[in-house]
Amino acid sequence: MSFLLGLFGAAPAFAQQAADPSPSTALIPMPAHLTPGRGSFAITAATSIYVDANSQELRRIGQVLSQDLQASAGVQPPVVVVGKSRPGKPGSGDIYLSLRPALDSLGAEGYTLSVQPSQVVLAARDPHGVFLGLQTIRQLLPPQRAAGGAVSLPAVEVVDQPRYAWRGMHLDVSRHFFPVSFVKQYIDYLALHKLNTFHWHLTDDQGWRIEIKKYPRLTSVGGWREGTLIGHYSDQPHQFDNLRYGGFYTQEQIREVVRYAQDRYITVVPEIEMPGHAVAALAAYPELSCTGGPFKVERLWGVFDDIFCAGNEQTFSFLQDVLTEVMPLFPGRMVHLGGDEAPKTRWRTCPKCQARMKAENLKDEHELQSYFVQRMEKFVNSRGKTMIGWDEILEGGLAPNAAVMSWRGMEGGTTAARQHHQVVMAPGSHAYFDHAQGEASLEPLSFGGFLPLSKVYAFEPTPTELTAAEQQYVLGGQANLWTEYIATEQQAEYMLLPRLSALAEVLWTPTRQKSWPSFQQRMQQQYRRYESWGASYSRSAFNVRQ
Ligand code: TNX
Repeated sequence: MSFLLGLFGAAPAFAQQAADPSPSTALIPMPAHLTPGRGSFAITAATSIYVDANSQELRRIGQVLSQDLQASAGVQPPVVVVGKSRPGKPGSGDIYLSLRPALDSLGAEGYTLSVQPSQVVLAARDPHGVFLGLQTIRQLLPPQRAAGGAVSLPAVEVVDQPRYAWRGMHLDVSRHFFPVSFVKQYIDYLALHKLNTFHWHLTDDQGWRIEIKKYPRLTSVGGWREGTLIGHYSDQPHQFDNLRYGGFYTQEQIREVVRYAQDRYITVVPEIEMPGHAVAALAAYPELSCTGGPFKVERLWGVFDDIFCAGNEQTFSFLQDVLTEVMPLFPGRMVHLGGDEAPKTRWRTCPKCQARMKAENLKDEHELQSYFVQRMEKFVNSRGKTMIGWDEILEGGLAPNAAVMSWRGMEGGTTAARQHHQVVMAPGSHAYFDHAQGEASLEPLSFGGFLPLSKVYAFEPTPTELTAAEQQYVLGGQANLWTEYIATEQQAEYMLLPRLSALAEVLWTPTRQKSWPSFQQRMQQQYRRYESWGASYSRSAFNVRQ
């Protein structure tokens, strides 16, 4: 199949039909249980959306569905509260959204969806499950509406719930800045894929992107750089444009994004990097470094020696002040404190750091990093939050309650799970969407590395070497989109899609339902959905042997 696709550049229509006689049930991610029915449910001007009484939230979700149907079927069914008007109950031809405590065994995110020719019933224990079921209904609708044609949903019975609790996607807005409008668009893509976590990488060497009222220079100075690296070929000297580049989000904008995500049942996890990847902050407040600077916001990519000084008390009060402003903006439980790629070069020669090590009886700079992280964790815990960090936080001893995000393979996560710490798997080998996804000569410049769609699909977040009890510490997985070489919204979408669709199935679908050939077939419909969203997705999967 992939060979044929390579020849034709896109799936020929006849192949699609032969391969999948009912493309309209081509759901991604594949539900836990799906039984195709007979016939279809027609959406007509007489259709109403009934919702149970006593749930404002269900009414809101009903409105979302009504608007969807306006867009895809040209009718906008009224949202009717059960019992509140006549007829008081949903009848033939209606859609019914219902909360049912009896569905408790499916958990907060599970749902059942029954599409019959006479009626549609979407039920869940919680509104969250109803919202996820709504994403399934969206996929049952045809991606492109035939002009004037009647729109119907294929009959189907679905009983569904996710495999993992943490289904995440990350976005780096430091290396390149993306406006609120795009961040919302990105969150929409996540929601359409039934993801529930958006990891927002807000600070790094090349730009500080979140307003902190107590330290205005973080954004007035740290939010801007003089020039950006153009291309990067190892056989050529670095070249920069010399344009001032940057941007940041006000706290009001952050709240707006968080609300937007909440409406889509997506938790936003902010990341404030420490002690490394801090040059933008040090450019604004050089007294927080070991040397005193001065520094410029970085325009090169990489790992830099100048990091927050662990010997300086001011560093800790500064970071606590920053987190005091950041944490209330994000209602979720987790705060990401980075922890990756912090060279110990400066700490090794810094008298204050060495004095701290002596006073605290720390045997090396790794233990000093652990001291740093543990101190920050205590503060985060004192405010009722849990800290998560990249797997380097294992070095020198893990903070007592910290969760670990494993990026240098799965080893860090495996070790952390054995120590009974919660883990999110995001291995560079399977989950780095900054890597190229097709034949190198046909792809835009990227970070290096090769991650075709099939390899994302093969991602297995739970290490089999863990015992069943240890496996429980694996919350789930996520993919990361680092943006060193991603300067535009269009390219960010290109790197995200279609790999996000494979990730969604990895994180949602039970292993027994996973099938690469079936996924490839269902993707034919998914590509049409991308088109209906106006997304600039990659067609590289057709150009590379999967
Ligand atoms: C490593 S992954 C980094 C990032 C880079 C990325 C490029 C991680 C925790 N740190 O700073 O952007 O590689 O792939």
